Amino acid sequence: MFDVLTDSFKSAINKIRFSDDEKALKNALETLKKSLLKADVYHKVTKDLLLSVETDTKRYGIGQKQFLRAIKENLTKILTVEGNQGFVFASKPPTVALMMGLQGSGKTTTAVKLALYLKLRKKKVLAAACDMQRVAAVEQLKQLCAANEIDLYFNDKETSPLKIAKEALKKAKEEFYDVLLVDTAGRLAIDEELMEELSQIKNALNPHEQFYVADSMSGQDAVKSAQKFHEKIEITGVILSKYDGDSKGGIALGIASQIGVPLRFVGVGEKVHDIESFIPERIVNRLMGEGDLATLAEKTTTVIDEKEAKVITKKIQKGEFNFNDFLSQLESVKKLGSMKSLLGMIPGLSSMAGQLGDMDLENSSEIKRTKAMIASMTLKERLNPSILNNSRKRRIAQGAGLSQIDVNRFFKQFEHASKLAKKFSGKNGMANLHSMLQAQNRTFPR
Ligand SMILES: Nc1nc2c(ncn2[C@@H]2O[C@H](COP(=O)(O)OP(=O)(O)OP(=O)(O)O)[C@@H](O)[C@H]2O)c(=O)[nH]1
Ligand SMILES: [Mg+2]
Repeated sequence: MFDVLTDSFKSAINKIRFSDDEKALKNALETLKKSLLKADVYHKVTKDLLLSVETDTKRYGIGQKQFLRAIKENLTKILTVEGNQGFVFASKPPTVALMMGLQGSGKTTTAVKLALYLKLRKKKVLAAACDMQRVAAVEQLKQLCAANEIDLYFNDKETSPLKIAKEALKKAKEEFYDVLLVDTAGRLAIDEELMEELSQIKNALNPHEQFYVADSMSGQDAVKSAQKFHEKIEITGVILSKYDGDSKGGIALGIASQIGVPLRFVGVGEKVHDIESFIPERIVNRLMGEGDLATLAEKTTTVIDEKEAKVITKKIQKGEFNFNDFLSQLESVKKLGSMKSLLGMIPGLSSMAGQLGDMDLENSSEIKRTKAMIASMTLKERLNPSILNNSRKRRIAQGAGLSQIDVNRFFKQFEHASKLAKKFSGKNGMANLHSMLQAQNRTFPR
């Protein structure tokens, strides 16, 4: 998602690879300037950034490492805006958050993503359908909430968003919700009627968070409209949506500093789990192609339940890991988001993420086939993989619309994976893993 910027940083840094004089630095800065402007970074932001990178590099002593350090420090400085990070809860629940923005910017999707993000963190969340402008808006939210088991307040008989918002707040209070997320209508451009509707809702609900959802594909326009919303209604945070698209990445660098409101979350895909909290240092590491293990670790801990993990580990150790466990593991991996966004977080693999395109964990043909096979098994077979003889495998292949070779291959892989898992989950797990890797390195010298 940061491909364009990441590549340009790399080529700038390479300009001072072999020589470390002022001329090389000038070359590097020139390359940096061109690529920042190409990536849609606001010209004033670019100018300031270049100046401070130059000053700092000279201060540290011209060289590749120093140049890299100067870029990182100054990028972090630009992205760091005084204010909140992540989602901030009110001292007394429910915390009310208003989703605002232009039409199609991603408000509804982001509301659902946030609801799930909070649910995974054990919060009781209610969404409210307050977009009465677009005909299918309520239906869209109903479907998204139903598919993801999110509680939703809507009122098909009411047409006033203000009234619905008030009713939703009443329900959130009475039923002890931790968070109320209010989806609102968008307009093609800022108009008075929209602002009036929003400010009435704002006055009635007194929200703690007023999120402006900005489409990162819209470039500098997104910054301008955010500025207007901020003047008229006030924004407490910006959420950048569609950062996975072929956005040039520049808007992230401008929006926070230009409006003076912190970026809080980034939407990195169409799927409901594709949302990340915005932490400047981490984003900078990824911008530089250095990965972000902290975000990856955080994602895995929220998605993988600790208790369940222990139960699974025990089963693996006893050789009792079965197809049902396998299916539930697949389901949790899905919640991690797209493969591309995962790879981007691992140092050294971020460039691979770009080449990969958007491989979809949920819809990859491999996973679909695996699921089809498991679905064709009887409960007994799922719980006791060892009873799968040839005639059972034939039946499963037929049921899944696959060949018996496919089923055999899958079964072998499953057996192999269970064996490996067993080997590495015991007391000597890490030692075993280490010796296996060493053996592999001997076989495939790098
Ligand atoms: N790739 C990608 N698509 C996104 C992201 N966020 C939203 N979208 C897509 O953008 C489109 C518009 O999203 P919505 O959430 O309906 O936008 P909205 O602001 O609620 O739109 P209106 O209610 O019509 O004003 C949908 O097709 C979403 O799937 C994202 O982070 N990445
Ligand atoms: Mg919407």
